[in-house]
Amino acid sequence: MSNPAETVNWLYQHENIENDILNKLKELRQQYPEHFRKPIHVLATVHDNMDAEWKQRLQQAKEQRNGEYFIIIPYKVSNIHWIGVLIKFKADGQVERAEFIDPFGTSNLDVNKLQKQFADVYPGIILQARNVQKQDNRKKNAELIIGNLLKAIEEYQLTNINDSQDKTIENPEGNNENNQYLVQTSSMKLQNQSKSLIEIPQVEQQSGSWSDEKSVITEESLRNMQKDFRSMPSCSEKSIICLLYYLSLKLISNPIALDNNIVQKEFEYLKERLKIEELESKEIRNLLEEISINIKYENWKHSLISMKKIFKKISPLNIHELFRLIKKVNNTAHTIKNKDIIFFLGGTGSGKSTTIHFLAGSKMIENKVTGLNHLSLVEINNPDLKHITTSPFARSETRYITSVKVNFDDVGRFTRESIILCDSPGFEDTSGPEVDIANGLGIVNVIKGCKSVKPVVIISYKSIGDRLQGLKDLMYVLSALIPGIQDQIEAFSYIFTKFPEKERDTIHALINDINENLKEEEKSDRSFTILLKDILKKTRKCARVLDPINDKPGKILDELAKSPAIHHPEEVFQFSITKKSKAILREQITKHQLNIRSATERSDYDFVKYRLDQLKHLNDLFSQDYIEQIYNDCLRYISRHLFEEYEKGILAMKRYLMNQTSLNDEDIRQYQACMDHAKLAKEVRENHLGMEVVDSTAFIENLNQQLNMILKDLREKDIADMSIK
Ligand SMILES: Nc1nc2c(ncn2[C@@H]2O[C@H](COP(=O)(O)OP(=O)(O)OP(=O)(O)O)[C@@H](O)[C@H]2O)c(=O)[nH]1
Ligand SMILES: [Mg+2]
Repeated sequence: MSNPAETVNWLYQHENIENDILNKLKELRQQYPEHFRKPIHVLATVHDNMDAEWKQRLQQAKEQRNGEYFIIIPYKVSNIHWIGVLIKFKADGQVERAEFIDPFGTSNLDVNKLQKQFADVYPGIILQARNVQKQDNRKKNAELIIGNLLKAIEEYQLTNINDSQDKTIENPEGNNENNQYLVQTSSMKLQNQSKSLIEIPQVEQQSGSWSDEKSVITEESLRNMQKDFRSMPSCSEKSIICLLYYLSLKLISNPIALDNNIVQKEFEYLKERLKIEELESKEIRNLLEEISINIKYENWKHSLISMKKIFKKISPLNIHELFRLIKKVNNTAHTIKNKDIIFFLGGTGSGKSTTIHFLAGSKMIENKVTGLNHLSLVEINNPDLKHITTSPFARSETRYITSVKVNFDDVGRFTRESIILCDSPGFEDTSGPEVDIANGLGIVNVIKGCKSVKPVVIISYKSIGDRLQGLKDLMYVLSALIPGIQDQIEAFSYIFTKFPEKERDTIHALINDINENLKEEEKSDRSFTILLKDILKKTRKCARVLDPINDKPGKILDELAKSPAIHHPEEVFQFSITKKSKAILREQITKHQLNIRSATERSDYDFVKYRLDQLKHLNDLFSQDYIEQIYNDCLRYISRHLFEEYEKGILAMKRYLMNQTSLNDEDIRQYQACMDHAKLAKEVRENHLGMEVVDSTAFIENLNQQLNMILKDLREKDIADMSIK
C-alpha cells in the first residue's frame, strides 16, 4: 500500500482551488491521520466551457488505480461559480459512490449535461447532488466546496461500515449490486440515512424492521441496535440485540467488528439468560444449535437469520422500533398542527414519495436498479425532503408519516403561498407490525391535529392492471380510518403514476370497464364502489397522470391548492390497524406480563421496571382497556410478591426474637436478602407501585419495633423482679 502522505498527487497544473484543497488536506492529515488514510487524488480543474475536459478528467480518475481511493475534481462553472466532484473507487476499480457539491445559491449549472457525460464514462452510475448549505458569495463558495468534500471523505473513512467488501453476500445481479449500492447509499447524507448497506435474504414472509426476516443493514439500523441494547438492563433481549449488532458488523466485514471471541462470549451469555428467564423452547434450542455451528464456521449470514428468528419468538413486536417510529410521527404531528395539509395515500411502491419529491422540485432521471426501473433523485433542494426516500423494491420504503413544506416560488410559481405535503407508508402490513401500528396511531395523531386535510390517492399503472386489487385493499384501510367516507369523498384527488405513454388517455375507459364488470361481492363493498365512482367522475374530463421527469409541478400544486378539503379531521379519522398487527400487539403485551412475573420471582427489578415502563407507555399511547388491565395486574402481582416476602421475613424474625433463640448467619442473610429485594424494587415502587407498597425501610422499622418490644418486655420483667425483692 502506498504511503498516504505521498498519495495526494499534484497530477496537473492546478488553479487556486486545487491548491487550497491540498493545503487543507495536508493540515487535516496532520491533525487526524486516521481520518484520511486512503489515497486522495486531486485532479485539475474542469472548465465548463471546455467541452472535452469533463470526460477527460473522468477517464483520468479511472486510471489512478491503487486499491481504494478518492478522486476530487474541481469544476469551474463560471468565474464566480465552482462546484466540487467526489468519486470513491473500490479496490476492484469500480466506482462505489459519486457526488457533486454545488453550494452556489443561484446556480446555473447544467446538471443534465454533467450527468450525461458522467454516464458515458461510468454507465449505470449516477452522479448525485450532495445537499449543502447554499449561498452566493464566491469566496465562501470555494470554502464550502473544500470543507464539504473533505468532510465527505472523512465521513466515508470513519463510517467504515460503508466500505463493505460484500464478501459474505451472494451477489445475484453481478455489477448491478454495485449500482444499487451506489444509488442507495452514496452521496447526500440526506438520502442515505436509512439506505441499505446490505440486504439480508428473505427467509420467510417479508417484513420491514431490522428485527424481521427480510431486512437491510443500514448505518441507521446499526446505530439503532447499538442504542437499544445499551439502554437496556441485562436480559435475553438485550443480549439478542447485541448479538444482532455484532453479527451485522461481521456480515458487512467491518474492520472495527469485534473478534470472534466476543461474539462467542455474548452467545454463551445469551444461552444462560434464556434459561434464567425460562424462555427456552424446543424451537429456540434448535435455533441456538444452528447458530452455534454457524458462528463456529463464521457463517455470519445464517447466524444472523437464525438470531432474528429467536428475537421474533421472544419479542414479536420490536418495541424500540415501534417507539422510535411513533416518536418520528409525533415530530411530524407537531410541525403540522393546525395546518392545512395534503395527505398522500396509496399502496406500497405506488409512487407517493416520488410524487412528493416531484412536487417539491426535486430532479430525477430514469435508470435501472438491480434490473428494476427507477427514477433516481439527482437533485434535491427542499431540506424537508431529507427523510423522504424512494426505491423500486417491493418492500415498503417509507416507514413513517413525514411532512414537506413547499413554497410555491421555489418551484417556479410567483406567489408567496406554500403548501404542506404529507408522505405516508403504504397501507399494508408488509412493512411489519411496527410500521403498521405506528402508522395507525400516527394518522390519528397527525391528521387530528391539522386544520384540514386533502387526501390524494396515488394509483399506479400496476394497480389498475391487477383489476384495482391494490386500490381495493387501500379502500378497506381507508374505510376503517374514515368511517363516513361517503361524506368526505369530494375531498379526494387522484394521481396516476407509471403509465406508459400510450396508456395515458385510456385511464377513464379502463376504470369504466372495471366498474361495469364488477362481481357481486365487489358491488356490495360500499366504500370501494363509492371510491370507484368518484374516480370515474374525476377522470371523465382528463385523468391527472404524472411524468415526474418532464412535467412541471406548478400546475398540479395549483389544482391541489384549490381543491376541497376535509375540515375538522378530528371528527372524521379514527385509529385503525390491521387484524394481524392487532394480534401481534396483544401477543407482545402478554409476553410483557409473563416477563414481569418471572422477573419479579427472581427479584430482577431492573428488568421489571424496564418492562413496566414500556407497558405504561404503550397504555398511554393506545388507551386500550386490555393493556391497562394487564399493567394493573402486573402491579398487583409485584405488590403481592413484595408483601409476601416482607411477611415471611418479619415472621421468621419475630419467631427468633420472641423465642429468644439464637440467630445464625443464615437467618440473618435471609432477612437481609428480603430487605435487599425491597431495596431493589425502590424505583418500581416510586414509578409504578405507589408509596403505600412495602419498602426496605419497613424491614428496619420492623426490627426496631420488635427489639423495642423485647426491651420493654425485659424492662417490665426487671421491674417485676425488683418488686418481688
Ligand atoms: N416511471 C415512473 N416511475 C415512478 C413514478 N412514481 C414512482 N416511480 C418509481 O416507483 C418506485 C416506487 O416509488 P416510491 O415513490 O418509493 O413509492 P412509494 O409509494 O413512496 O412506496 P412506499 O414508501 O414503499 O409505500 C420507484 O422506483 C420510483 O422511481 C412515476 O410516476 N413514473
Ligand atoms: Mg414512500
